Formats: sequence, C-alpha cells, structure tokens
Amino acid sequence: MEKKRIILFNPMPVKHPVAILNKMTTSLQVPLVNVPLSLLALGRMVRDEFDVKIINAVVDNDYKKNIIDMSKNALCLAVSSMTCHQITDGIDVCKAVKELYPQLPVIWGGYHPSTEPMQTLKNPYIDIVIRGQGEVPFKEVVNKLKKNESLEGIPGISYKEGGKIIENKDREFKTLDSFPPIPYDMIDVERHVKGYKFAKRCIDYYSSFGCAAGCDFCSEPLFCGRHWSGLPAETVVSELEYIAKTYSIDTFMIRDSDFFINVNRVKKICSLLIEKNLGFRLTSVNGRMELLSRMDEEVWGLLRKAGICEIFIGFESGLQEALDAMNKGARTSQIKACIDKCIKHDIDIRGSFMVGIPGVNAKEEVRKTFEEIHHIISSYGKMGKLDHMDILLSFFTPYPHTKLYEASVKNGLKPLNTLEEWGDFDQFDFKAPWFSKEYFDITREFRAGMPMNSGCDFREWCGFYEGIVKRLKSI
Ligand code: B12
Ligand code: SF4
Repeated sequence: MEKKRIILFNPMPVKHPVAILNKMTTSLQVPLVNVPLSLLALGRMVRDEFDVKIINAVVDNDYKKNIIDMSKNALCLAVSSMTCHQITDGIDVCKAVKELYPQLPVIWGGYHPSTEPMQTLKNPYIDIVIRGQGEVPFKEVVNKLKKNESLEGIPGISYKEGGKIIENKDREFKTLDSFPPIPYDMIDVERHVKGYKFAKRCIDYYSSFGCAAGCDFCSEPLFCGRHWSGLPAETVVSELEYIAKTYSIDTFMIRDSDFFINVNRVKKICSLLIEKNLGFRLTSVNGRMELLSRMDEEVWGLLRKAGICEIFIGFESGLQEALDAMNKGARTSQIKACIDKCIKHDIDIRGSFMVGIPGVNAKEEVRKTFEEIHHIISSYGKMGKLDHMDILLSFFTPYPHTKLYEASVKNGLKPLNTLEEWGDFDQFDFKAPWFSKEYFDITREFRAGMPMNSGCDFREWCGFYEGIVKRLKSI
C-alpha cells in the first residue's frame, strides 16, 4: 500500500537573512544554516510508516512552491516555530496551502505554539498544536489522522473541533534515550554543513533536551517544565563518531540548552572522546555560569583534551540586580570565574549579554554590563587572542507567558494578542518603552564598536571604550 505523505516544514527564522560576520574570526556569528533537528526528531518516529518530506526554508529557495506541490493528497503539513519571523513565514505558507487544500490538517509545534497554543489556534490556517516534546504525540496524531479518527484524549495537544478549541491535558516528559537516533540521512547533509571559526565541516547535534533552570525571561521552563534529559555518554560518543565518519565532519555545534548539568556524564563523554581520539571538536557548547564556575578543575582539564574548544554561556548582565530580576540564580562574580577557567584551559568563549530588563536601573545596567564585556575583551586582548572570544549583546525581548513578559506589560509594553503580532515582533533591536533612547543608541554603538564587529585592535578598542564610558556618564 502506498505510504501517506507527511510534510515537515522549518520556516525562515529571519525576515532578511543577514550574515553577521565576526571580523576577528571571519566566520559568521550566528550561522543561519542549521540542521532542522526539530523536524528530524519528529521524522524518526514516523519514517517507517509514512512518506516523510522535510523542507528547511533556510536551504531551499523554492520552499513555498515545493510545499504547495507536495500538499496534494498529503496527510498533513507540520510546521515548527520559535517566537520570531518563523511565525510570519509559516502562516504565509499555510495560508497558500489551505487556500488550495482547505481539508489538509495543519499542525504546529515548537517553542512558540507550545507556550501560546490558544492564540496559535485562533489563526484560521492552523488546526492542531502539539505542545512541548513532540515525538510521541506527533506519532499518535498522524496515526489518528490516517485512520480519520478523533484526537480526543491525546495528551499534550490542543486542537479545533466543531468550531471550538479543545485543550487536552499535558503529556509526561520522556527521556531522550527512549527515541531512535536523529536520522541525518533524511536530509541532504551537504547543504547543512557549515564553516564556523576553525571548522570547515561543522554540523549541528544535540545530546540533551530541556533545562532544569528557571530563568524568568526564557521560554524553556514553560516549555519543558524544568525537565532535562541527556543521552548516555556512550550513546553520545558513538553517535558523534558515526556522524563524523559518515559525513566527514570536523566539528559539532552542540545545541543543548545545558550540556554541563550532569557532571558525571560530561566526565564520561570527555573520557571516551579522549580514549577514542576521534579528532573532531565540539563548539558552542552551552553551559550555565553558576555550574561552570564551580565545576571541578579535574573536569575542566578534560574538556579541551576531549575536543571541546568553545563554550557558550548566557552571562546576561553585569548588574546583579538584573540577574536577580531574571531569576538567573547566578552572581556577576561568576562571569570572571568562568572567563578565567576558559583562558586557563585554552577554551574559546562565546558569551551573551542583554540590556533592557524591565524594572531595573537602566544606567547602572548598561554601565555594569559594558564593564563586564570590557573586562572579557581586555582579558583576551592583552593576550593577543581576540579571535578566541565572541560577545553577543542584545536587547531584552519578552517571550509569551514568561514572568518578564508580565513585568514588561506592567512597564508599558503593549500586549501581543495575536499570532501575527508575535510574528512581527522585532527580536533583534526590540525597543522597550522603559529603556530610553539614549541607552538604546549607546548600546548599539558599543556593540558595533566591539572588536568582533568593528575589526579594531585592542588598543583602538580601549580608546573607544573610554569615550563610551565618558558619554554614558553624561546621560
Ligand atoms: C538551533 C537553534 C536556533 C537556530 C535555528 C533553529 C531552527 N529551527 O531553524 C537559529 C540559530 C537560527 C536560532 C535562532 C533564534 N532562536 Co533559537 N535555538 C536553537 C536551539 C539552540 C536548538 C533548537 C533545536 O534544534 N533543538 C533540538 C530539537 C530536537 O528540539 P526542539 O526544536 O525543541 O524540537 C522539539 C519540540 O520543540 C517539538 N517541536 C519542534 N517543532 C515542532 C513542530 C511540530 C509540527 C511538532 C509536532 C513538534 C515540534 O518536538 C521536537 C522534538 O521533541 C534552541 C535551544 C534548545 N536547546 O532547544 C534555541 C531556541 C529555540 N531559540 C530561541 C530563540 C528565542 C531564538 C531567536 C528567536 C532569538 C534569538 N535572539 O536568538 C532566534 C531567531 C532569530 C534569529 N536570530 O535567527 C529560544 C526559543 C524561545 C521561543 N519562545 O521561541 C530557544 C529555546 C533558546 C532559549 N532558551 O531561549 N535558534
Ligand atoms: S539556563 Fe538558559 S535555557 Fe535554561 S532557563 Fe535559563 S536561559 Fe533558559
């Protein structure tokens, strides 16, 4: 019997694909080409019984037309979306498909629909939302659709029926080892291999899912209920080995939210990688500063030997009051502690900061955050190693139903009442009403002047920084 077709779609995350070059490393700061891990996680559950087509807008110029062509006689169209331009692009494609095939069920999942299911379903082109971890509910939903049966009682989903929106109960969090491996063979891997800093053939991978922390600006706690699950160390290493050998990969960009939470697992992964000496590296490995700053020297000593050459830390702010307002559970002193450890163990740093947290003193927030960034730049600049660090400085952006979204509304943010409004929301330079223009402008100027963005050397940077500090005092 012919298999029914399922279309899995990853829309464009940005309106205008811009390549932000790191002038120190001449690689892109945020590579847009990413393996659609979300879609592969779903695809692995249904590939045996269905004809699964994966469309990633980022690597397919004709994605809209291709989806429309595939939609005839398809079982469903399933769309993944974060809170960003993916919403707008996703709606655009679903509208075009629904105009031709109004009966085709459209399913949405991922961070945005999971945290805003009711609003998402108010959109006329969306029929079903799968909340949170998608693997099992997606499989159950498509099997029901295939048999033309009701979706009643499937945990973890919300859907429309008879003009009403029905919200089923939540689903339990599943551990990652209960699923088959991520099936890279379902995509054209060559189109997803990217350059990144030292890497010529870098690809995305994740070894754990979820996060146990509870930062009040982040969608993760709402999305996964502070659960975390990691693949066993042996599985991680054998998967990395297989992918590296099959696709000649020299570097893995690790997409976990918190790689380091289980120190024993980290130790074991590192020991196995060292023992096997596989020759690839791990980059952009995400960790929390409060955990990293107190991680044993013994574990730090293993990281670089195992090939971990860059750690990505959300430092967020140089102002303690701001860290507390976001419930970060960290101290500003831990920023320096992490930088010292990275320098000592020859690991590159990729740190992210933001300003514009509602309810804190903006002048102090900006001043202290600039100061921390200057400290990091100086630490690397003095060693002549500016190409071993990267700083992402952004403006705080509220996400649905987070505590800081509520605080933002209290501080003057106009509530976002529709899916379309969230799609139009600017994640790059969100101009919060409580954050005055002077601070906004000086932050943009500071950001543009950082060595990785301007290409300046350390001496020039110090002169520039002095000027910024003087100007900040006068605001
Ligand atoms: C890779 C990544 C990206 C990639 C693109 C990914 C893509 N889809 O194209 C890039 C770098 C482009 C990116 C961009 C952004 N990102 Co991002 N990103 C990630 C990251 C690190 C990994 C995502 C991933 O692949 N995970 C592995 C897969 C398997 O998990 P998953 O995506 O959650 O999928 C599961 C479920 O969500 C669900 N599911 C997902 N899609 C679908 C679809 C259907 C139909 C169904 C049924 C289920 C389902 O099932 C899957 C299996 O369980 C996550 C953090 C994290 N660790 O998850 C942040 C994360 C998703 N990003 C986030 C954000 C905010 C952004 C930005 C919007 C903002 C920013 N300033 O970074 C930008 C977008 C604008 C821009 N600058 O490009 C937030 C999302 C918050 C939110 N409310 O949307 C996250 C959670 C980081 C965080 N903690 O804040 N991101
Ligand atoms: S540690 Fe990172 S992923 Fe986890 S809740 Fe905080 S910001 Fe989100």
